[in-house]
Amino acid sequence: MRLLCLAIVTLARLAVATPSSAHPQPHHRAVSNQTAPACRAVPRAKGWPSADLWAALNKTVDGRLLQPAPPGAVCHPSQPTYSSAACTAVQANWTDEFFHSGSPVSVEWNNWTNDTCLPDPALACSGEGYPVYVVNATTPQHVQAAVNFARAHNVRLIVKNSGHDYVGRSSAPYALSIWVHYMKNATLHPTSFSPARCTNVTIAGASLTAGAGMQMLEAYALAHTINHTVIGGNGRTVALGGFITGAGHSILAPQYGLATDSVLQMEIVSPGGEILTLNECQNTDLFWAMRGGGGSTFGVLTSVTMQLIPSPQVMGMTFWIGTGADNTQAFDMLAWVVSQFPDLADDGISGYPIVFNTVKNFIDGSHTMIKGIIGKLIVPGTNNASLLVDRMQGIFDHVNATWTAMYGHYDTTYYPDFQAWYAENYDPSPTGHENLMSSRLLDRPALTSDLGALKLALAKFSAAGQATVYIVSGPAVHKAQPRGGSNSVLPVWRRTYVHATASVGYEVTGNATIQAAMNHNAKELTGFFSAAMRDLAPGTGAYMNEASKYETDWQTTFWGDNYARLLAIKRKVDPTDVFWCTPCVGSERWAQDDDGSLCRV
Ligand SMILES: Cc1cc2nc3c(=O)[nH]c(=O)nc-3n(C[C@H](O)[C@H](O)[C@H](O)COP(=O)(O)OP(=O)(O)OC[C@H]3O[C@@H](n4cnc5c(N)ncnc54)[C@H](O)[C@@H]3O)c2cc1C
Ligand SMILES: *[C@@H]1O[C@H](CO)[C@@H](O)[C@H](O)[C@H]1NC(C)=O
Ligand SMILES: *[C@@H]1O[C@H](CO)[C@@H](O)[C@H](O)[C@H]1NC(C)=O
Ligand SMILES: *[C@@H]1O[C@H](CO)[C@@H](O)[C@H](O)[C@H]1NC(C)=O
Ligand SMILES: *[C@@H]1O[C@H](CO)[C@@H](O)[C@H](O)[C@H]1NC(C)=O
Ligand SMILES: *[C@@H]1O[C@H](CO)[C@@H](O)[C@H](O)[C@H]1NC(C)=O
Ligand SMILES: *[C@@H]1O[C@H](CO)[C@@H](O)[C@H](O)[C@H]1NC(C)=O
Ligand SMILES: *[C@@H]1O[C@H](CO)[C@@H](O)[C@H](O)[C@H]1NC(C)=O
Ligand SMILES: *[C@@H]1O[C@H](CO)[C@@H](O)[C@H](O)[C@H]1NC(C)=O
Ligand SMILES: *[C@@H]1O[C@H](CO)[C@@H](O)[C@H](O)[C@H]1NC(C)=O
Ligand SMILES: *[C@@H]1O[C@H](CO)[C@@H](O)[C@H](O)[C@H]1NC(C)=O
Ligand SMILES: *[C@@H]1O[C@H](CO)[C@@H](O)[C@H](O)[C@H]1NC(C)=O
Ligand SMILES: CC(=O)N[C@H]1CO[C@H](CO)[C@@H](O)[C@@H]1O
Repeated sequence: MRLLCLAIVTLARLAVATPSSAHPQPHHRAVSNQTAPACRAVPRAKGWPSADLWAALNKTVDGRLLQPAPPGAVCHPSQPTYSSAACTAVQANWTDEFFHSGSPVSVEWNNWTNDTCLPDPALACSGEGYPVYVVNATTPQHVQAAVNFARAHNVRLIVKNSGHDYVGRSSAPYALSIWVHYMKNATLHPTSFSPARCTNVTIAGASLTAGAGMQMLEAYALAHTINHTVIGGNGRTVALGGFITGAGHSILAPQYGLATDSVLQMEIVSPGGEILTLNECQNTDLFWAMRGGGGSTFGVLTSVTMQLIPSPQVMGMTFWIGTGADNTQAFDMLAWVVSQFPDLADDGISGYPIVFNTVKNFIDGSHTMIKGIIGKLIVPGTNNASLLVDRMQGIFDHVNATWTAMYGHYDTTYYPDFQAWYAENYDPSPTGHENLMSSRLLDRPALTSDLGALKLALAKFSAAGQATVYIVSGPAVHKAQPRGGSNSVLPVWRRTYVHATASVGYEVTGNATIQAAMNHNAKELTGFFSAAMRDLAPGTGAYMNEASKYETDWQTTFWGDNYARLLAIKRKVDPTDVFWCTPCVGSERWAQDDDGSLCRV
């Protein structure tokens, strides 16, 4: 979600290969229940399914079982797939989101494969951070076969869609992965929709039933064919699976609700291997849990039906306010500007502002350093610029009247529909580097009651160079009426105005000692960011899809008072933890060891 990628923990890259670690031996831990293995199976050890069993699975999934080499292996002469031409292409594509989403195993942020095979011959390649087998699923039956196989044979199971995940849930060692990327077929319902076995219910308006692998740009384009839009995210390749199960914020959310609030029905494969339809009339607990409880926890989403909205015309604005980095009033100004966001949202304005803290002047490209804020705002449903202009001019006037040497500019542009806005303003962030995130949801008290505290928090939170202060929640999220009465998103969303995120990007070296120190520093810095925002808004929480994997008290931070019910549902539908990821509901009974194996704690 970042406009710039700032490598802030930079050390010289060293051309030293690390030896690949030996395969772990099976664990023989004392467990009270002798029939339940202490760890998931690992390849080439006792308990790993035989080649015949894998071949049988392959037959069940119509020959769609893959054993992919890590994509970076083409750059390593020691690897069977080595090819210098292919290496050049992979290197050229490594920062491209389409490359990673189109790979059966690659993910966007290197750290989640433990850097075990980057496309750099100077680094080691073992591929041990990647799953062993992948089912390239296109039907619920393929998914079902994979779930049943993993459950029956004690194999670690993961789900990969686009591989965007910021908390590393879509890659794992020694795993069978269900790759749902090609589950994209879709049906538009232009006038109304009746949830299955809900004959008393007809939901008016257009909706879209789409496979869970459908990506944002595809969903927007399809809805646009009937002059509608999904309530979608800003990235192009983010897929419905992780987005919808995690909540799904949108620049349209303040006016229309969260993406998951728009869900009318889901189809899943449960941990028990059943293909289930979830809606307000059947499987209501799972319907509630799958709308906010997180990916790869309660089952595999195979398709989802979302209410569409008539594509609104959009009045858009870009703005920036900046000042010299040495201006001691910079964060007074920034805190005040951000404190205006709840009022903006209540008036129908939403957007993607980003705070900059001591960066090279991106406005005139000079080498001076500045602090400031830059962003895109919209008002959907109008061709009248006056609301945006009046509000921004009021902000500019106050800023100039209150502090010295503040510069600014804004422009408005009219778009006849949301698709026209998105085509120019989607998130183009590059990928393919080490990246950790921190998130906090900010309500009106956090944003307005103590500007001194807000100033301090923003200054710390943006210390890596930038922080988002996205206005992606507001009135329609606050009074949303999800089907069935409620869903399981963190309740704090219902009073949030701003989603704040900070990212820590860093380098990969070939030196294990240095890398361990950099991993450690990155974790520490992420923890510092999270703590700064927790101090500002101790009673709120974080958006699990764009947060730190190492968030403290993650159950409450990501799910609040919904956690107890989510946990009860998880225990009921998945008593043996067929689905496991962290930080995910019910993951407390297992941990990944340093050698990558997954064992009971
Ligand atoms: C450039 C960029 C822009 C973004 N913009 C937004 C935004 O505007 N709004 C927003 O809310 N978020 C945004 N995100 C965050 C995004 O919502 C998360 O990264 C999300 O987890 C991606 O889901 P995915 O399925 O595409 O990715 P994956 O990494 O493939 O999956 C993410 C998680 O969901 C699980 N999962 C995926 N598919 C399924 C399925 N079918 N059934 C069960 N579990 C599944 C995976 O196992 C994993 O746990 C953005 C991320 C990036 C990188
Ligand atoms: C032991 O584990 C097995 C498989 O996970 C389960 O079916 C069984 O109920 C467990 N027994 C006890 C006593 O916990
Ligand atoms: C699965 O079967 C197909 C078709 O027979 C074959 O091409 C593929 O290599 C098999 N996959 C594995 C992992 O053996
Ligand atoms: C890799 O990048 C090239 C251009 O640099 C592009 O033509 C090609 O399609 C990309 N391949 C993949 C798999 O993304
Ligand atoms: C996965 O399946 C899709 C759809 O059938 C196919 O187009 C694609 O080539 C497959 N990918 C791999 C790596 O086998
Ligand atoms: C996808 O295609 C399959 C097979 O043709 C069909 O059974 C299913 O209903 C389709 N799903 C959607 C969402 O259209
Ligand atoms: C429709 O009927 C189902 C059971 O048949 C019930 O659970 C549900 O609440 C009803 N919905 C409405 C809107 O009346
Ligand atoms: C699309 O809908 C908007 C209103 O929601 C309307 O203004 C516009 O004319 C429509 N466009 C087309 C091509 O029908
Ligand atoms: C735009 O909105 C403003 C204030 O809401 C109003 O005064 C003005 O008349 C509107 N302009 C047009 C062209 O409708
Ligand atoms: C402040 O006033 C100056 C001079 O009129 C102008 O150039 C600048 O853009 C203004 N800044 C803001 C934030 O309004
Ligand atoms: C790794 O870096 C450390 C610290 O700079 C250095 O002492 C050590 O010799 C390096 N290790 C290797 C194998 O080069
Ligand atoms: C990650 O890689 C490091 C260095 O190769 C290794 O020591 C560590 O065990 C790996 N971690 C996991 C979880 O596989
Ligand atoms: C900084 C960070 O989170 N590093 C992690 C990268 O992934 C490996 C393997 O999961 C972890 O061991 C590191 O802690």
